[in-house]
Amino acid sequence: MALEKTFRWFGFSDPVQLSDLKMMGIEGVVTALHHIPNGEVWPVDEIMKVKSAIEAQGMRWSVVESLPVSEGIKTRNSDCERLITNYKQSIHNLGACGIDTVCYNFMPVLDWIRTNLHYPLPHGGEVMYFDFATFVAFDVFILKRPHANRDYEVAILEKAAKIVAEMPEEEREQLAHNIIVVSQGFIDGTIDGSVVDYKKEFLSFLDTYRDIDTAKLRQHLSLFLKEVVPAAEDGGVKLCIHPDDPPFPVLGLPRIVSTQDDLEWICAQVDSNANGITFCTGSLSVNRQNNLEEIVKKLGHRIHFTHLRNNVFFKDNAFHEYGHIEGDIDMYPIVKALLQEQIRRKETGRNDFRIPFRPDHGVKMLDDFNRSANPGYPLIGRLKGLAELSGMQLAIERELKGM
Ligand code: DNO
Repeated sequence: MALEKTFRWFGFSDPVQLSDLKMMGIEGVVTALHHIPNGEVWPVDEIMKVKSAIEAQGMRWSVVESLPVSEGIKTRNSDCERLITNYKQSIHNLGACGIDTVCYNFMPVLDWIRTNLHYPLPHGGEVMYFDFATFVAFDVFILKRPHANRDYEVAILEKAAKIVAEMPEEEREQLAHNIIVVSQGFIDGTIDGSVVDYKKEFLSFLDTYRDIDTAKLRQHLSLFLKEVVPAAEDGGVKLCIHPDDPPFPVLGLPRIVSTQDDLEWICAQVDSNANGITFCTGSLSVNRQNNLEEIVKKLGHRIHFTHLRNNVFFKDNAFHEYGHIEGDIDMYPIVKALLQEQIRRKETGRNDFRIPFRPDHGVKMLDDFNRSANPGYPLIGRLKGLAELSGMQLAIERELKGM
């Protein structure tokens, strides 16, 4: 059996309708209650409105992406207890409504980062780019984070200085705005763009981590898991943590969900199926030491959700996204390992043997240029990825059956 075909949908204001997803052969929808402010409880009636709309089209609400973990939980500030209580209540409400998979992340302040949201490909399509030197230019020379230069080597600082010197003022502002606001606002992160001096606001969020190093952040994640996983178990919900994107420390902040070791450590904090992983190929692959096939083989039993996406890699940790089965990641052994994991689960009698996957991000192409979409989420590019990944699965399934 193929992985469950899912697609991210941003709610009723998404220009892509649920009926469109149905027409595309989607089985499950990945969405969130984007209108509920970060940190507040998701009420049952609001959950049910979305769930009923999805089910009216013959699909199911497969995965919540994301139930945001507020900054107060990651830093364990004075509001932490209230935020955890709310988080548990939201999990409880989701479980009561029959929604059983919840994706979240534990990245401080910023979720994913790209330095160019519109990188043109030679064929006319567009993808998103992360250029490390440009990111350093943002950090050191545009944001002017105190002592940021201490975090980088001279060679990269020189490159960054050159980049910023050649960058017109409005492009500098655009870069900062893209990193802090445009790519974060739509995923219910910390900064929603409502504050005019967003750079100052951002710097003050970074400052809340001044005493939090890797060990401390790990301790906070461990406490969070010990508090919420039992609530998830009670409600019949499986949590699945999304890896850091990109998977290395940025802006002087610790990142603790970047490697296979990190994932193993997380799974060991609470030994429960409710403490799981979102396996995101695009994010994990950027650390070239990560062996994605091995991660599936080792931790597959805890993978509750997958994001399949590809990248092209360059030196200095730079990369751009690409078509789902093109690029530098060999998707075949990874998809095969996921399908084998499903077979293994079925054989051991697990009810949750089917793993939802979504074609993550996509190349902006064709009619995508006429339709507004959140960065990374063009319809046609993702549909192309869905088709390619579905075809690949069909072929692998035949191979596994010896047909
Ligand atoms: C970006 C997404 C991330 C992801 C969260 C999950 O496109 O992959 O924002 O949804 O990190 O919590």
